[in-house]
Amino acid sequence: MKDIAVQDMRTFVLMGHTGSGKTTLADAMLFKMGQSERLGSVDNGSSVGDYTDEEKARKTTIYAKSFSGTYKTSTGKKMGLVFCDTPGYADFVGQVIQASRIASSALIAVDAHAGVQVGTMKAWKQCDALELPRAIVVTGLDRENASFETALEGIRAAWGHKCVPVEVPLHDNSGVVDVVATVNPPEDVAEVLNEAKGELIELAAETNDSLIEKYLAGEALAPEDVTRGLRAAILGCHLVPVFACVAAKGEGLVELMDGICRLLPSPADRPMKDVSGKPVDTSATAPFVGFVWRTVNDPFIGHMSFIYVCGGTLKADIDIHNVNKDQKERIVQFSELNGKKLTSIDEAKAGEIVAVAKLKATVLGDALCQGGVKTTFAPFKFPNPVMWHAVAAKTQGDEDKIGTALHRLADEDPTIKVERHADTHETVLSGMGDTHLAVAVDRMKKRSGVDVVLSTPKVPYKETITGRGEGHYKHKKQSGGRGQFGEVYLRTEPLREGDAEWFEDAVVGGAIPNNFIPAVEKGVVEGMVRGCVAGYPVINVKSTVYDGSYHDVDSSEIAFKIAGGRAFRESMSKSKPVLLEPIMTVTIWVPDQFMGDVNGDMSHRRGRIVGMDAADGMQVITAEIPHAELFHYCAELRSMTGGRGSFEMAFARYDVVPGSVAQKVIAEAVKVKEEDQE
Ligand SMILES: Nc1nc2c(ncn2[C@@H]2O[C@H](COP(=O)(O)OP(=O)(O)OP(=O)(O)O)[C@@H](O)[C@H]2O)c(=O)[nH]1
Ligand SMILES: [Mg+2]
Repeated sequence: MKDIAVQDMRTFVLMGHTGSGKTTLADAMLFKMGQSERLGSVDNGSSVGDYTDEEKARKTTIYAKSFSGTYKTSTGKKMGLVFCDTPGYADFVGQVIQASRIASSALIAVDAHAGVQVGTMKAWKQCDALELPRAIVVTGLDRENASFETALEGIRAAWGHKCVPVEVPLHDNSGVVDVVATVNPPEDVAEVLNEAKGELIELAAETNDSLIEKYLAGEALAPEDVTRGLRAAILGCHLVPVFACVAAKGEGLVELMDGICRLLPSPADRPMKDVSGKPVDTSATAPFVGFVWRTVNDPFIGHMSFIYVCGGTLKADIDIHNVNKDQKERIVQFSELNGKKLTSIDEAKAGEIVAVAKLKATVLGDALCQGGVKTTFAPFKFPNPVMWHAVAAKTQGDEDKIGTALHRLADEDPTIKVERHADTHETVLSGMGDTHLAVAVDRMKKRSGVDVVLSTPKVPYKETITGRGEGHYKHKKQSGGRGQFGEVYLRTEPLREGDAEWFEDAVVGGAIPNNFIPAVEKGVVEGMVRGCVAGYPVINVKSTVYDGSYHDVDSSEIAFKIAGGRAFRESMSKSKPVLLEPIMTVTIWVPDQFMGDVNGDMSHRRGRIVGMDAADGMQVITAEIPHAELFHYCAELRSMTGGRGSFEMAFARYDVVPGSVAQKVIAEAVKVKEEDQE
């Protein structure tokens, strides 16, 4: 946007609960800005924003997308608007984390009928974490029984009196009136409007010593002073202006867009900070600094890096430096984005987002700089997965294809993880919920053309011992020619914490010659891979080989390896072996009324509550729960709480599987072994 100064740019992110009207608003703004010829609609699949097949099919946003264009305000000022639409559905939180990182402010949509919802609270929390200035837009005012006043009450109950309307809708939905500028408000909104006006002027005055003096002296503040004060209050997160808009009908739309231009910060007011907290110089003449906030492999637009220009000016046909990778990249050309529409441009300044194709080494979170600048940014932090599927190819021979396709998915979506579990021989796909994984699997099938089978992953059990024991094995074979001979006496005991020496040679007098000790060790390693309880790998066991015997002619490495393995197995089985399972620390957020159900459910999951707290109007339960009981928790918690509960988890430790559960696991292992032998 060549002719627009950085101060006249507004880069913001649309956030809020699913269905609160973000994409509808994005479409309406794009139409108003002349970026679309017709008003797009989520409902009939013509949305500029929700353009992918998976979004059209589900009528919901799945991927964060950026839009840009110019907008002429009612006072005739030309501004540059860049905004990202994000998904409200909890499964796609990763996209919100990415898009909110680069925004100078957030616009949070609240549906008037539904009020403040879980997704609204989450959006707010995310803004808090980033200290992101924000505004609220109340949507859906034309819905039956919707009331601006009720919505406002809910908003203020959640976040207090820093949320103040700057536009108030008329009760007949014929439009909105400006709070500060309106002198004689229509009667039906006079009360709300007058109260808000007083609050806004006071908040504006508080941002500046000379204004507060004037205000206290009862002098009227000049309109420019009020606007300047409001902008400062918003930038400092002391004020959250509340707008009202029925986007599809255009009611309040111009006022909202004017308000964004007039009140919200520009990228120069709130520059991105580098990893050390230093703000990037946003001026057009500064060296170019860009931040890769998203990468995609899109069937429409190919492999792309989306770069947010933090400062300086990006020009075409230049070499830039990827500071994170210390590598040169060449940018031949770049485009501005509006959904799937790419428009080639030759210059971009702070606040703009450009798409660049086929960068060699650049990945999400990288900094791209010019002029010897060495800026880098703090890495993104994404929540751990909460849902898992074991993925296998339906047809043998397709494994490689699936592997590649899965890795491509994980490349563009950092909340998707693909891991090959050596212990269980499974490929496990994990993500933020059932819908997230269903979308990912659909996308992968479509791209790679292979069919997959999904199943509940196997628990990566492990085995260890809780006592000491001894084992002995004499491997002796005499069948024709040369025989085989090796005898091993071995002791096992729990490996002390911090002790790295898990294998000790305590043989004296050459009972086993030194050159065969490594073979015994190999045998022990093999024994540890298989365990003795249910065939799982063994951890935290110390083995000491202390005696044995050999034969001058018949002893061999293989004989001692076999003897070492068998002696280990016998010793381990005499050392009170146990089965271990991964235990996770789980943090669960639920509204008050579901506490009983969620806590009650914990005992079925063998969970142990370790803490309870309240935050953001929710109860926060911390518990330790075996991973085996959590594979379906995401969907089950949602159904228990009408979609309002959510959780996060992290690996805590391995712990002993209780007897009754262990018996089932052992029985299952025996069954599988028998089937394998058939
Ligand atoms: N009556 C009415 N319907 C609206 C309004 N805004 C959006 N809708 C409808 O509400 C539904 C959801 O709107 P979207 O714009 O897709 O909501 P969203 O916030 O983008 O939802 P996610 O992408 O799932 O996060 C659609 O059917 C819209 O037509 C509004 O102001 N009034
Ligand atoms: Mg949407």
